[in-house]
Amino acid sequence: MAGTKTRARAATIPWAQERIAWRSSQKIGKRCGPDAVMFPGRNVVITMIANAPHHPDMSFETGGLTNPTVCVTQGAHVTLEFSNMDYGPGMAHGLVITSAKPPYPLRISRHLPAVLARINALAPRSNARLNAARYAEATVHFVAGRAGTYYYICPIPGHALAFHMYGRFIVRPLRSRS
Ligand SMILES: [Cu+2]
Repeated sequence: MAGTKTRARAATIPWAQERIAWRSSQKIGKRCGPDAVMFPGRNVVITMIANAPHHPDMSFETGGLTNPTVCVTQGAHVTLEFSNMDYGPGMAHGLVITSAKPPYPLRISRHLPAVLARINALAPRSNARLNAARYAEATVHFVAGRAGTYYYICPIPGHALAFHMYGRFIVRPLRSRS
């Protein structure tokens, strides 16, 4: 994870509105199948949201899908923008990309195998009303150097175990023809 930089900021209201509008668009990523989003190219920006409006509780969203399989190409320079749109006490969420397979224990280990990215926890949004709230966001940069199947998981205790708050993250080999 060398070179990973994490930066958190409280998002502005226009920013949040833009993200809400974005949730159903397909401008970022390309759907490949009913439950997968492909981010082709060498430089990709992936926006992941915890609990986007109108999606199930305790889930991740990207490309308008809930907990989709996310695909990138080996060698891709990935900018991962993650924000938490959930609301309520204890509704913090994080995002870790690891090669550890489900099922996950109650407490996610700090020492996971092959971690590509880690955002430990973002606070819930500041207000019950979506348009009046501020949102926590973090951005992580990493290189998807090794092809294989990874998983993005929420490291908050119980979220991956009890609520299946995770999805697959596939780094496709450079020479793959599929
Ligand atoms: Cu969570």
